[in-house]
Amino acid sequence: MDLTSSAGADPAGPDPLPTPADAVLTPDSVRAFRTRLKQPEDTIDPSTWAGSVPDVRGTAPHVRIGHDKWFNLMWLIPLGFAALVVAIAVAQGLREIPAVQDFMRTYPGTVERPDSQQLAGFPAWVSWQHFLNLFFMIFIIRSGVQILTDHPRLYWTRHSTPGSEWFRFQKPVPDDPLWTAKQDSVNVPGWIGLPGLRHSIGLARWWHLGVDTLWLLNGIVFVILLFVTGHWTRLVPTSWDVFPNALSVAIQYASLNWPLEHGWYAYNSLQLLAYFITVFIAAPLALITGLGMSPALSTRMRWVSSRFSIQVARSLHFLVLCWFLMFIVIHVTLVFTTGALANLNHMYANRNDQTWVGFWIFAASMVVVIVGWVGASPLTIRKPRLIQRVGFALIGPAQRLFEHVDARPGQYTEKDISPYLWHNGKYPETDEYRELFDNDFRDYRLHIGGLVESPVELSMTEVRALPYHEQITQHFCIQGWSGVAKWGGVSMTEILNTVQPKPEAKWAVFYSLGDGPDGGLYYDAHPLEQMRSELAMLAYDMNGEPLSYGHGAPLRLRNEVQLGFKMVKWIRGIEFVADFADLGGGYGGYNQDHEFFGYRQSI
Ligand SMILES: Nc1nc2c(c(=O)[nH]1)N[C@H]1C(S)=C(S)[C@@H](COP(=O)(O)O)O[C@H]1N2
Ligand SMILES: [Mo]
Repeated sequence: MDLTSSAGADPAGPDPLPTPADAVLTPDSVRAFRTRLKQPEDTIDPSTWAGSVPDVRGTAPHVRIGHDKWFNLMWLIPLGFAALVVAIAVAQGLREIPAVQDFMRTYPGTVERPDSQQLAGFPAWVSWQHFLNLFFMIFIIRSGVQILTDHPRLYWTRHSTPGSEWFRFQKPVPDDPLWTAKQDSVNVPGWIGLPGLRHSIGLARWWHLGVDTLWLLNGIVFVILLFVTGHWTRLVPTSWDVFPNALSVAIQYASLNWPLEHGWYAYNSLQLLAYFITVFIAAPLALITGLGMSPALSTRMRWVSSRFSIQVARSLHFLVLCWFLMFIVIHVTLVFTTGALANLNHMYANRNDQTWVGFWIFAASMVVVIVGWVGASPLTIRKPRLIQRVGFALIGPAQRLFEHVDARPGQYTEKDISPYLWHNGKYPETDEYRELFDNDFRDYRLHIGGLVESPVELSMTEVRALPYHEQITQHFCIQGWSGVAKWGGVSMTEILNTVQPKPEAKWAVFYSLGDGPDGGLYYDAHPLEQMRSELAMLAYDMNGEPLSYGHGAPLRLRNEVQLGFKMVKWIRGIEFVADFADLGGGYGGYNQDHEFFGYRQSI
């Protein structure tokens, strides 16, 4: 058989289908699938991780220029160095010009405010929040880089069409019609990435989202205290003079004849602008663009997401990272080159002198940083369940808050349909599947049971006889790609009406005909309240054609407030349960059991 072509029988086919052998239908018949789930492990062996995925490294980062020219960003190192040399020469030349000298006398670099002297010094909360901020940022940035490596391409449209990305650190997408996003993922060394394993996005996300909540809380407290204590005037420009002064400072730095520092009571204008942008623009933008990648929020906030797609959010989120990295490098360099002892005394010891006190407090804090940095990846690999649990405790409440179901079908139109929808996951390769496929799924039966009044086994003909439902929706893969497709099939409401879940049923568990990468059936549990949404359906058509092998023939799930990994493809059965604790590993799905994802992932 050619598995790359579309599958599925003519819905109105004349063939009389054999009625199912008189199997005894009991609510428990789907329970048998449970025995085919694989128990997960609670530690990670990097050599067998994610189905023994080899540790592939990315390429140098490239930016697309024009249609298909790619610029290797490594060139920025020599180019940047050359630009620096030119800038120094130009700035030194400028400072010889009398008009420039006049300008710099008028705008020496620092705008003093009336309250500058009164607000001199740094309260202890600033020192603490500065430290916590930098400590949290380490884990956020490292896990963020890890997440990026899981789909090493950035786009400006929601379509994620290969070749249309503006940035990549991976080769062009190969000419393989079944190439998956997982095959496309790369890795970075464990001291950069967190946890530094290829396709470890589940764990990286717990770090990223979990520490993010702490970072945000720290930031909110910081901003509140800034305004309560009046210290905000140190970080917010209050006069347009900040711009000419910043230019003056830039010339002074570039000419290597640096400005006098008055950091104890006032920052120079360039510094002020950099801090202002970081605290009041970059940090909120990081949050907004982060949330912009969430399926639950995007389907709720249609007016925003129709203009700024998840890919715009992801690209901007990356550019915010670039800002932070640039800021950190320049900030740290200047702290150490513009009077290190005095600067460290300001921030770490609240004193304005040249003693070593601040340095030693800083050094002690760096021990904590180094321990955290060195320990984070090994801890994650040894205790992944701990990371999963703590991460869920930190971000879980927000995730549940965002997953309210109010999305209406037909959110996108035919013209929004993506020309290319990435494939993902592990394809079913069993003889069982092959025979079903070769026979156009005539022998296929969808088993539905568990906590229901009327368990059923449905042939594809019977599934197709149920009222037809169609929706054009956007798919969000946890790895970062997205795409819009039209899905045709049967609404889950129809299925619920047919089988009538009992009141105790709280979850619908979908079992696949395919195995997951570590063996055992792929499965996933969905909250029943989401299965009642208008946008929950079993699809057998995609973009007006029978669902293909790659996209999940004969049936796949759509639940538009969740990420792609929860949309089980090649469905064999559905079991309604009160609780998923005794299914598989008990974490609510294959990726939750084996790759430490979360069972509700609406962000
Ligand atoms: N049975 C099964 N279903 C699966 C997977 C899988 O590995 N096995 N992968 C999931 C993931 S991670 C994604 S993003 C979507 C991809 O669907 P697509 O290939 O149709 O785009 O399928 C999901 N369903
Ligand atoms: Mo995915």
